[in-house]
Amino acid sequence: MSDELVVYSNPMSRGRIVRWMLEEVGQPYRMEVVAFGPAMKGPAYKEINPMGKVPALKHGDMVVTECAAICAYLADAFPQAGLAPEPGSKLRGPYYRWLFFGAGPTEAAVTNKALGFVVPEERSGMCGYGSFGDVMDSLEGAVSHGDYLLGDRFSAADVYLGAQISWGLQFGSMERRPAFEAYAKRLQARPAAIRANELDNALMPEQQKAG
Ligand SMILES: N[C@@H](CCC(=O)N[C@@H](CS)C(=O)NCC(=O)O)C(=O)O
Repeated sequence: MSDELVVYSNPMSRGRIVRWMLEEVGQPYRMEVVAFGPAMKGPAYKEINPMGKVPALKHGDMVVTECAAICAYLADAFPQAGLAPEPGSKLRGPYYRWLFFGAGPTEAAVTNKALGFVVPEERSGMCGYGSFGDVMDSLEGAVSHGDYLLGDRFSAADVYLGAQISWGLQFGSMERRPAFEAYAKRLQARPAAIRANELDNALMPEQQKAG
C-alpha cells in the first residue's frame, strides 16, 4: 500500500492550515486543488469528504478530515517532527485542551461573530462558547504564558489555533489585542509558515479566475 500523503485543498480555504502543518512536518506530500462549487460538491470528491468541504488528507488509503484532526494526526504519525507532546505526558493535557478549544468554542464564536449572530446574554449558559468575550479572554490568557500554547514548546495546537488567530486579526473577526498580535507575528515568522504561504499564494490567481 502506498503511504503517499495527499492533501485536498484550495488556497482560499482552511486548507492553508494543513499546508502549514505539512510544511512543519517536513514529509513529502502532494496537493490536489479542489475548486469550490460543483467539483467540491460532486460525487467523486464526496467519496473523500461527504461534507463536500476542504481540506481532507489521505495517507495511503486512510482519509482524515477536519483541520484540527488532520493536524493532530500528522503530529502523531510523524513524531520525529516533535509537534506533539508524548502521549501520557502532562503536556498532553493542555495540548488537547487548546486543539479542542480551537475546533469548538473559538471556531463557533468567531464564525457567529462574522455572521452577526450574537448569543443573548441570558442564554450564554447553554452556549458552549459562552460569549465571544469569554473566548477572547481565554485565548489571551493561553497565548500570554510563554511563546506558545505549551509554554516554550511549539506544537500542532499552535498551527491550528495560531492560524485562526492570525486570520481573525487579518479579517477583523477577532479583537486586536497586543498578545494576539505578538503571538501571530511569532508564528508567521516560522520558515514553514512562510513557505506554506508562498506555495498557497502562488495558486491563488488560478483559483480566483475559476471563482
Ligand atoms: N470544520 C471543517 C471546516 C471546513 C470548511 O468549512 N471548509 C470550507 C473552506 S474554508 C469549505 O470547504 N467550503 C466550501 C463549501 O462548503 O462549499 C474543518 O475544520 O476542516
